[in-house]
Amino acid sequence: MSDSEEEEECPDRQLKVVVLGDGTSGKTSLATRFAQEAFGKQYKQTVGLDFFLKRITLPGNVNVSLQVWDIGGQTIGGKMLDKYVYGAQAVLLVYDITNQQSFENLEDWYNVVKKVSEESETQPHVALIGNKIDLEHLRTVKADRHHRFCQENRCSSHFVSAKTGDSVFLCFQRIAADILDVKLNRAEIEQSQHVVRAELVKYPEDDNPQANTPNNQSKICSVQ
Ligand code: G3D
Ligand code: MG
Repeated sequence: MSDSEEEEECPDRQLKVVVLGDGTSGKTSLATRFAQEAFGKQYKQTVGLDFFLKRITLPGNVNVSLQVWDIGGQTIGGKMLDKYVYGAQAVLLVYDITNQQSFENLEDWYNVVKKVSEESETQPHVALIGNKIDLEHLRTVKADRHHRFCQENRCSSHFVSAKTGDSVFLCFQRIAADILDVKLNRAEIEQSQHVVRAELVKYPEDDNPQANTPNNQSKICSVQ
């Protein structure tokens, strides 16, 4: 029997969150903004997989560790995609509100999710994320279409800006609360808006069959 009661009394709930969507829709920026409260100035195409960990506290002192999986340069037909999506409690379908094509392609991204969830018999929370709302003046995807997609596919609806940070924390918070069945009221949402320090977890290269990751990049890691 373990004696270290103090440390292992109340383990965090762990949620695997997979971020999907076209290249340049802002997946890496979103994950980085959420986990590190930072926005990278330089664009670099993600290769392999970045894995972010962030702990948040929901009302009722529910501690949640979010494992945010940024799928990097994986395309819809990518070999590893099914494995990334497998076991996810949440899937974020990210598009760029100024890029019509990134929205159109979500259908295909979503089909991957449906296929995997049929096989695994688990139904992740699916969230539609319209990113880059700081570029509202350049919007080409009408909000109507966004809402229709949510209704038709029973997704939760979010508009964010990874660049300014607008609604980013709120988006993850709402998703985690929904999965864990925690009710958020307005005051609680506002109160928990402030950012907790984040940690970028980098895993050593080992078992990514794609083996296309440069030396110092993080890699796919098996957590379950
Ligand atoms: P990806 O991971 O989906 O491929 P990135 O996308 O996060 O790498 O972002 C792609 C480009 O979009 C980057 O621009 C990034 O700075 C920009 N971007 C991401 N989120 C936002 C946002 O909310 N608002 C604005 N205005 N730009 C955003 P660059 O120019 O560096 O290629
Ligand atoms: Mg990326």
